[in-house]
Amino acid sequence: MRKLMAVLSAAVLTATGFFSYHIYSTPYPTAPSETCGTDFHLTAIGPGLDNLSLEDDYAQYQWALKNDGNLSQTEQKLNFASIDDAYIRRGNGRIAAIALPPLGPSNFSAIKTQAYPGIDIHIRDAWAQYESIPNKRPVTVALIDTGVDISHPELKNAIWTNADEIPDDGIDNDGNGYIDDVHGWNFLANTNQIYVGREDVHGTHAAGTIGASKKDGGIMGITDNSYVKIMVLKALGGEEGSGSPESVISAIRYAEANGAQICNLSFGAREVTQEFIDTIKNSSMLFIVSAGNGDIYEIGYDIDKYPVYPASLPFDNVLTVANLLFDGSLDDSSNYGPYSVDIAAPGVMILSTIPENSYGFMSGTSMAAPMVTGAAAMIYSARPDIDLLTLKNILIYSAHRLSPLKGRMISSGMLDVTAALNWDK
Ligand SMILES: [Ca+2]
Ligand SMILES: [Ca+2]
Ligand SMILES: [Ca+2]
Repeated sequence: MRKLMAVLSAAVLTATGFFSYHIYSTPYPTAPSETCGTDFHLTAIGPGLDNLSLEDDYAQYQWALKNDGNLSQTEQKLNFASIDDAYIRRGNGRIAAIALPPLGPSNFSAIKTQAYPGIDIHIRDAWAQYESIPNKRPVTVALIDTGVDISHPELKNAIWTNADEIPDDGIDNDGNGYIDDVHGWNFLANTNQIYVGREDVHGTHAAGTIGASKKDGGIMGITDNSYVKIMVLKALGGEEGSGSPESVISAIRYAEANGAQICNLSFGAREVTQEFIDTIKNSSMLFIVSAGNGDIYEIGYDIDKYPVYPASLPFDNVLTVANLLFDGSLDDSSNYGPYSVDIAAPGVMILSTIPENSYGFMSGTSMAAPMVTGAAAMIYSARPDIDLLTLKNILIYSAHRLSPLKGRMISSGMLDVTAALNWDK
């Protein structure tokens, strides 16, 4: 087996484990550290606004679906130059200790980013149209990620069921090689247990973005989950949310063999095996992939020059997604690439489902990719006339072009679900 070795620059890559995949997300809210931090403020939220949904009370926080310009982010950045003299040198010229003077307001500069109305995925008109479309087709989305808490009330109707498998009888009824695989499979433990606990927050969050139920409280998922179902394939886990190429390859093969058409991959690695590359290339599925969250300083870089996988794979069935901030620019942490990245979607402070009937904000390209996956599944369901390659092209062509995105990705734009739904072939 031949390994594909990426050209690497130590300065721009995170220290991921050899041959393991890592998820791309940062949980919010995080407590600001002593030296720098990020605060989010929601202002002017309340009754009287034109709410996304009166029945889903948290929907007002889902700026990705409807951005009224009410969100702002204030970053406190430390002015390092002002404390250069703080090193205390003792004995033999060695640094025995580093002490910092008390930090005052002059040590920080505040950078405020204000949301811009209309920077969202333009979903509401698409929802209205979707409801009136006859002959919608069912779509199965493979979510290869951590596990998913499928007992979350928002997700109960959104999860794929293997109709040919009888649960809990210890028999592989459909003969697909997996015993009692009713809603998916755990490729780490090789069991049918697709939720193991808190380590499955990442996948549960993605599942909510794609398919949370509407008009039942909480948030709103992008798809109508009576047509779009999520196949849960746990290939990542542990504290760092990592997994092996072998687990992911097995999950891809399972997804395809069991009828999934669209596959979300919100993770990446610096190196992959040739078998992994060939598995993606030869798959019938459309892969929607997160571009990655930058270097160790969380500064995004060009993945054309410094590839990460699978985001940088140049195949027709790979659609790579960058992380859009609510002002219409890329988030600083988002990777980009004029050829490797296709489209941007909201990925900062995204509210979705997390385990144990809860909700949480998370940020990263890991949150941006499921936005596009949900949209892709919805459009594929609404337009039985198109194939997956056409679907990918429609998403790119119909993107809402924004000047800060020019030269950083193929579409120069953010996901526009209504435009995509109505785009000519
Ligand atoms: Ca089976
Ligand atoms: Ca069975
Ligand atoms: Ca809901």
